[in-house]
Amino acid sequence: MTRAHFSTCPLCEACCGLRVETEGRRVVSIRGDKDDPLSQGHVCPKAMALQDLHEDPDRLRHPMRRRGSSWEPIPWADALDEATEGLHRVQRKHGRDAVGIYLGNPNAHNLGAMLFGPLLLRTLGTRNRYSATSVDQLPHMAASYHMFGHQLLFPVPDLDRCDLFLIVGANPLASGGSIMTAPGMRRRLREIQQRGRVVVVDPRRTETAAAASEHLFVRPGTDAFFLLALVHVIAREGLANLGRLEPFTTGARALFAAAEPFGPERAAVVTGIDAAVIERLARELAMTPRAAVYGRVGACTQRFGGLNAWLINALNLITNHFDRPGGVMFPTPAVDVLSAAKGFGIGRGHMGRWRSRIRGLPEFGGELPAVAMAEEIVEPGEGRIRALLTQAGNPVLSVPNGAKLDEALGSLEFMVSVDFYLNETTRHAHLILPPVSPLERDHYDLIFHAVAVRNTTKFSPAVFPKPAGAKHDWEILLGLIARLEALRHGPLSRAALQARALLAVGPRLLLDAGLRLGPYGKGFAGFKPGGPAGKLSLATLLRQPHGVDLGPLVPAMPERLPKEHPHIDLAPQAFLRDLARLAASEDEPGPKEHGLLLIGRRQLRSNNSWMHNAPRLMSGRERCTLLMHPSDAATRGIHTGASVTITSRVGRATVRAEVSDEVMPGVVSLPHGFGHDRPGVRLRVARQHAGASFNDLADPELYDELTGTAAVNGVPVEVELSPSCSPSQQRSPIDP
Ligand SMILES: Nc1nc2c(c(=O)[nH]1)N[C@H]1C(S)=C(S)[C@@H](COP(=O)(O)OP(=O)(O)OC[C@H]3O[C@@H](n4cnc5c(=O)[nH]c(N)nc54)[C@H](O)[C@@H]3O)O[C@H]1N2
Ligand SMILES: Nc1nc2c(c(=O)[nH]1)N[C@H]1C(S)=C(S)[C@@H](COP(=O)(O)OP(=O)(O)OC[C@H]3O[C@@H](n4cnc5c(=O)[nH]c(N)nc54)[C@H](O)[C@@H]3O)O[C@H]1N2
Ligand code: SF4
Ligand SMILES: [Mo]
Repeated sequence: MTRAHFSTCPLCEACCGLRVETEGRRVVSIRGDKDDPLSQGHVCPKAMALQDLHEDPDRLRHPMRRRGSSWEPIPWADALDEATEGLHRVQRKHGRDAVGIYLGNPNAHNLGAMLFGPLLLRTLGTRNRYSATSVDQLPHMAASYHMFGHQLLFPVPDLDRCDLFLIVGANPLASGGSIMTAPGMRRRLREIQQRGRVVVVDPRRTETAAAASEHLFVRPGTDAFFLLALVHVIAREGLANLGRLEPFTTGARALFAAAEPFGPERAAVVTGIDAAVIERLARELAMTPRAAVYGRVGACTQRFGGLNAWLINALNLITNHFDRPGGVMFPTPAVDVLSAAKGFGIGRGHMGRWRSRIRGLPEFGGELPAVAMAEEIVEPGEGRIRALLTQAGNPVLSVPNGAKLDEALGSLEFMVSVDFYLNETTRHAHLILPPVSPLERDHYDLIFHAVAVRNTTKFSPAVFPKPAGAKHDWEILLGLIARLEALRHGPLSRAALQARALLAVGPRLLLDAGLRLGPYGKGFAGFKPGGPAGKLSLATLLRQPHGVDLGPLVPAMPERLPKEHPHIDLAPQAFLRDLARLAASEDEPGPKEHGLLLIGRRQLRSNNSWMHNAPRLMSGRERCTLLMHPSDAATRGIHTGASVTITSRVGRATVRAEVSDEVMPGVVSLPHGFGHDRPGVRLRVARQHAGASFNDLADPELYDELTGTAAVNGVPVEVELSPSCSPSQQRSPIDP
């Protein structure tokens, strides 16, 4: 008999509602849930691939122990014991920092990992903490920390009421949107265009740019000049208006003074965007009552990511588009993430309290930049990483100089991976601890409700019960914590017993508490938005399987500012200081001298590095190709389909070329997350479409010095026709 379940897709930030039909333990179909108040039936092809993931014979179902290059399944108790003993041994011998940890992106989509991950970090007590954050949204967090006083206060475009939407370095039609949960992006962008305009600034004419009202090619890494010029024009023409926020906003004069030397003519030379166009856009932005500037990965993961994140916020503030309908706003999620984070010891943030051992890169919020990870493993000395725990991450494919990291992982004394694939990273682990499949766990979007374009809330119980003997991520994490505390302080110590008690509590009870204490819950006394206040609990949500609509975003300032930082700072010192570095970049060799600049390319049928084993996503044409402008191709004798070798300072990769004026001259584009042909990887489908890894080319010396974010966009490379042999045979790291 078939049964319908209502669920939520955990793959990207769009958080689409799903209707999953099952028969016994089998998936019959996966479709969009048209009654989901946020996604209204929208899904993309990746949702269907959840079935492939669920049924994937390569997905690990038992803990695995490595013996040399072979693997054997072992019982959970042994696996958890051995994992903790290994980590404990290294910490006892070499100190807490000798165990490193890397947390990957899927953690953000995993309720249990979100709730209990912070406890593991606290238990390990290592300063060698890394995550995908520093190859992603770190600049937004740094800007939020400095400007609003909290690293997690993210302004989100109020998409459905906005009339002018300026997108800088994001491709929501392929990515589904990021720090902007808005399923059904094509419809939402089309509706903006019916009301007004969508303008895209991107070195590539992306899917989003092609559908927009206007697309401006920008030279990779130069956006800060463009954004400063917008501020410059707005200030010069007296168009600035802080509106209602003026009484608690500081630094406007310092911001305008900082932008003064960066006018549109100067920006035009560097960015390639016409000065007149910049002036027109500045006026349009200031004079359109409902407008928003938005930037994402292309604006973040480049050398001036911090400046961009700051300037984007600043532009929304000085044009009176901040915390106002149709501008950027702060969602009011049902679980107040800021209070919840505080409960888990995650505070407002801090920066530069300590630095990485080798290069002295600053920590942010307790994390060190991922560009430092390989050297922290390889370079000898006190504080070196000798053991590593990875949790839902594949840094070999997602962090610059992945080839070096790959080699470094092979030199570790001990490594444990919590992951359900034997992939490029986990192949180095001594133990792999696999959690259940996404369809076998409860789902609640703690993070993404807090960055959604509309306030909604939804709890999705697991579609399938957990198989006998399987474990959730949170059970694995708490199992490790309990054992570590037992080894350190004895099995009856308070810390060990506490961890065991939490195993009995689990995520549901904590979520229920979060909902009851949140702005729509029974026990809530503070700021009340519209919507069904005083009603929400887990029980309410269980009765509403499609989710609950809590209404449009409502103004939240100044109430949402932390009391330790009761104002908005338009001109934080750290950012002002970084402008000297920006100015100096003008004197660097131009594109003519340094060849080509490599940028990334997210694709609809791909999800970072880890859905390439889903047959239904991998069918069709080859996707790990290098896009190149016809003029650059012609001078190199390159044609579509030719095998080309890309060389950067740190590495080399061979793929097929795709010649197209979709990219601007001087720019080439390659998707990341490929390179599945390394020995020992157990991904049979992915291996047939191995491609090459972008991050074998990305250079760990290229990063945003302000925030430590990796600059995986704008990597100088050269491209040449490769001698004809199979692409996979040609990838090899080279010495700088
Ligand atoms: N060149 C370049 N590099 C980039 C980017 C880019 O644009 N260009 N983008 C960056 C960005 S934005 C990000 S977020 C990072 C992503 O970087 P990572 O998070 O390091 O990489 P993913 O590819 O997301 O790998 C996720 C891993 O988690 C496992 N996994 C999936 N679901 C679960 C789960 O529920 N539990 C557990 N335990 N494991 C699970 C998968 O098998 C896989 O091994 O990459 C960054 N790297
Ligand atoms: N299908 C799919 N969806 C995804 C993911 C995925 O891998 N596949 N990953 C998810 C994750 S982890 C994230 S963080 C989000 C990311 O979501 P987005 O940020 O929307 O995704 P990207 O495609 O990386 O968009 C970055 C854009 O910046 C452009 N760009 C590169 N360099 C520059 C530059 O110097 N300046 C400017 N202005 N633009 C530049 C690129 O051409 C690209 O179009 O997507 C999420 N959704
Ligand atoms: S857009 Fe994102 S959340 Fe929606 S179905 Fe696709 S992968 Fe899942
Ligand atoms: Mo990301």
